Amino acid sequence: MKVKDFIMERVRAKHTMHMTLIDPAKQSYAQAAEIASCAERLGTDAIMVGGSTDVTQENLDSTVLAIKKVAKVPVIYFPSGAHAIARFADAIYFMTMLNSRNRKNIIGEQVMAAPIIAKLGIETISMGYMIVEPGMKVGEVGEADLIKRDDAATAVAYGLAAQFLGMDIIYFEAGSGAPEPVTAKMIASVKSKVRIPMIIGGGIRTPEQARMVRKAGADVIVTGTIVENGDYMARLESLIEAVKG
Ligand code: 1GP
Repeated sequence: MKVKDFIMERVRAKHTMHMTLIDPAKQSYAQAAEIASCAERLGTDAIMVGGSTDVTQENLDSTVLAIKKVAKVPVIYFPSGAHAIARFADAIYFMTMLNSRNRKNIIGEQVMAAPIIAKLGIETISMGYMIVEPGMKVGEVGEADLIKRDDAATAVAYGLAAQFLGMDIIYFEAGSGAPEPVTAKMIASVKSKVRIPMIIGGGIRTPEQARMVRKAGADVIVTGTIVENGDYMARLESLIEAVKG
């Protein structure tokens, strides 16, 4: 089954999904595999691999291969540019940072990557990616024209634009390590007006926050930082439980 169909099936069945983000530059390959296998045991639905800086073809390939040896859930590449393409991943988010001020993040890197992806034959899932305040590192390197935390109308407008452009999915990102997630009001407003599935990520660390994001209407909840510091098992377990309701 294609990864996109797997996601759409869950979304249609109203099962909020959890995805674990692993940055290939932040741990050894063995540790990445350990995180993925632990997350899978605890019920994560997919592993996303990516990071805003320091991703190389080498650390990306080695991380994806190490994860694929131990995990059965899909491994999805979450790219930051065309400089590295995860040829061993099950799918790649073919994404555009719709609120970047820099054309290269909207369509430039994508034009460079497309022929390589076509040649490799990797499944693509098209995604409209929007950065919300505070945006953190990805907002900075992506040169994002940040959506204000209290500006739900602009978030809805971006979501509708992505839907009308024919994208599969939208992702509202507060930035990895953000002090707080995107607000419930913003998520609920988008949910009420936009029909394509919505991913929410950035700053989700506690079961309470995960519950808030799920109840507001997220279809997929992404966490990354929570698995970055050693002893994460109990924290991840209660967070995934909250995502699943
Ligand atoms: C980053 O949204 C993800 O793209 C994960 O954010 O690291 O804050 O969980 P955190």
